Amino acid sequence: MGETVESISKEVERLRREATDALSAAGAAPELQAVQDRFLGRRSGAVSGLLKSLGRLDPAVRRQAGQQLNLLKEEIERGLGEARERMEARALEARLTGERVDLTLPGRRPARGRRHPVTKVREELEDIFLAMGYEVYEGREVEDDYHCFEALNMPPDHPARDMQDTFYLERGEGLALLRSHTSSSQIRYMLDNPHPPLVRIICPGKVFRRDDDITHSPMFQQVEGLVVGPGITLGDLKGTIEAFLHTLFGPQYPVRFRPSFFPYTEPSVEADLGCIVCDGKGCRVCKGTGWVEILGSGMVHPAVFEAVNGRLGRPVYDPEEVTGFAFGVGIERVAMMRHGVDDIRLFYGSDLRFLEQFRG
Ligand code: 2U9
Repeated sequence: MGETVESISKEVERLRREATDALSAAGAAPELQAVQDRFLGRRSGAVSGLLKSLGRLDPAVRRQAGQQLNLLKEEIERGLGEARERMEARALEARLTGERVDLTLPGRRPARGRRHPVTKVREELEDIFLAMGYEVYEGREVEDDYHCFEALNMPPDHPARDMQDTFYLERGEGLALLRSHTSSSQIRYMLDNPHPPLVRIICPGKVFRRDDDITHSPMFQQVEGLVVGPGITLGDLKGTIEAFLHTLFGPQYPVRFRPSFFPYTEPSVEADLGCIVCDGKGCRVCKGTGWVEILGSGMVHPAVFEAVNGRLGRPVYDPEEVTGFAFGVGIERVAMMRHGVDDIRLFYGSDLRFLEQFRG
């Protein structure tokens, strides 16, 4: 084999210079990797190759050559490590000095939700009646035929049921339905609170009907009111409704009452408000009449009290002793008049461009 300790030392020295030059020339991570492969790569690294060939040397030469080569290998590894650390420190320094964080920039405002326009009107209506001493009673949305229709003087096959067709659900032994008006909650209140009247409640909430056009939605919201006690008259109804509408829209608008029909009230009256768009002069909204229909109401039909008494098993609401009035108002209708909205479906389309117009 002709290798001597001297010839190996010369070779080690040559490789050391080459490696030192290559390390100082390397400017980036891929170049350092190339240096590692060139000298220490397992397959074709120059130092690795020499270490592999040691086995062919005389034992005395092998020991000394091995020491020198291992020393060189460690030096190159250390050089590579130090060069990598320097490179990372430089990169960090560049980020710390180059990247500027402007602490004076205004913060990002989190998107804030707001109440739905129909919810706002609903709360406004609740506040008006709370101030008049009413209690708010919500009841339930899933009802049965008795509370929604029968107790309200609408026996099966009553034609008025057509106008309040709703959604039916199978439940156990019978059918459940989604309430078509919150009157069912007023019945429930009387049954669940069979204390001698005075009743003075409003029932706000969602109701459901088989309806869908620009003024009717399959789900809409109502506030209904019920007052029962000795000596309650149509005069009380008129005074209450007038006070309510004047608080809601302003005392400058006239209120008028027209006879109407509902199975659960007798007599029944609808209330109109002088058109708030044209001040009663006549426009598209009031169809030239100067008046817009705003709510329905009436004196509670004695048959309703009888139905409740029948269920209670005693005459708590004796029609000879007590009378009452009731009314119902569609909340979307009020919101539409207020804001000049001409399609009820806009309230439930979840289009933020529409909803974001209602601030506060
Ligand atoms: C009981 C007895 C009677 C509630 C009433 C109306 C008239 C009425 C409509 C207004 C617009 C419904 O939302 S709307 O479509 N409501 O016209 N509601 S009287 O009468 C009752 C309620 C409960 C125990």
